[in-house]
Amino acid sequence: MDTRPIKEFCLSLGLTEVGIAPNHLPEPKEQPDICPLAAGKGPERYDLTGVLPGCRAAVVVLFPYYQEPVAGENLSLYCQFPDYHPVVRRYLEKIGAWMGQNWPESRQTAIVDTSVLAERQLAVEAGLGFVGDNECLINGTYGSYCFIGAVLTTLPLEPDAPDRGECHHCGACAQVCPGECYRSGLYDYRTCKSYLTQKKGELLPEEIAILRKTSLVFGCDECQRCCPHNARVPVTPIPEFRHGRQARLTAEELEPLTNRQFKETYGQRAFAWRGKKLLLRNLALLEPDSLKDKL
Ligand code: B12
Ligand code: SF4
Ligand code: SF4
Repeated sequence: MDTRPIKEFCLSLGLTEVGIAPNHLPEPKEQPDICPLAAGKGPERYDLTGVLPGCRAAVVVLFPYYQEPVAGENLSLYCQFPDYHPVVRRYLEKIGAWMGQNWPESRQTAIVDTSVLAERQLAVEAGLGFVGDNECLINGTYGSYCFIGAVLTTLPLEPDAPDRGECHHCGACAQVCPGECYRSGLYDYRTCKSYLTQKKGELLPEEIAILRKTSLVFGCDECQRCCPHNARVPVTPIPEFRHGRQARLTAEELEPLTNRQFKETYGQRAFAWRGKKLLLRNLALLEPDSLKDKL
């Protein structure tokens, strides 16, 4: 089935990085060690029909989000603008609705981040990039600063050729990583600063030491900042990511808020999903002076 009309519709929404993936993804020879924050833990990560019964393919879309760094930022770039989940979902739902209008017998469902699927792998199979040694999906134009979304469909769309490109294997990501996540040659989420800033509860002294190696209080960008594939990437063309930027979070603004006020103020921010207590914990560990009289 000709996929050009779908790609043209995506282009009319300002989405240039669009590809088609098949309904099954190749499974790795060995099951990877999977982070507890991932919804998919086993073979369901590679089977799109488990998410949409009768699924024949997926329209996979990248949402670039790069912006120039700003002085004093303490939030990871991916959570500095309004939460990407609803933004991406709105685009995907528009695409799904358009497909439903044009092929009324078809069914569609949108996924972004929270699905059981291996979304990076989905983007590789749709020809949108390759996975670098830093584990990130790297696109030829936008580097790794892209979110991945997809519309699963029952339409028999012809898959695009997978991207079999490779990163430069320059070793920069392993060198700068505060958690030394790549020391065994394979990424280990347990010491990843991004994971630790999202892990609830009391952290171990060695985990606190990792957090303190760099200044971000939520997420981590070290293995992307250093990557040569990100050296000259364009600023995001997605208008929703260019407004309402908040690059810094302070204990002063968080501390007085009730949980309800916190939800009202930050509910639309990707850094808020683990709650206020966790953010204050991270701020207390990384910027203790700002909390001196408050905790
Ligand atoms: C859990 C999770 C995390 C965890 C664990 C990350 C991890 N690397 O495992 C934590 C909280 C640490 C995290 C951090 C980040 N995350 Co995250 N995360 C997820 C989530 C929900 C699941 C990922 C997962 O299953 N991990 C387990 C590992 C084993 O699987 P994987 O990441 O898919 O990678 C495997 C495949 O790509 C496969 N593979 C690669 N090439 C090939 C080739 C073949 C042939 C085969 C068979 C397999 C294969 O091998 C990899 C390792 O096994 C996904 C959304 C989703 N549903 O996929 C988002 C997702 C991966 N995260 C995303 C983002 C943006 C980030 C951060 C950049 C945020 C930040 N700035 O802090 C960092 C990056 C850290 C890093 N270096 O990976 C984006 C990735 C965008 C991109 N361009 O890569 C995703 C896709 C969300 C989205 N929809 O946009 N994340
Ligand atoms: S920093 Fe170097 S080794 Fe790491 S992903 Fe980028 S090109 Fe590959
Ligand atoms: S996100 Fe940070 S801690 Fe995690 S692998 Fe990348 S550089 Fe290492």
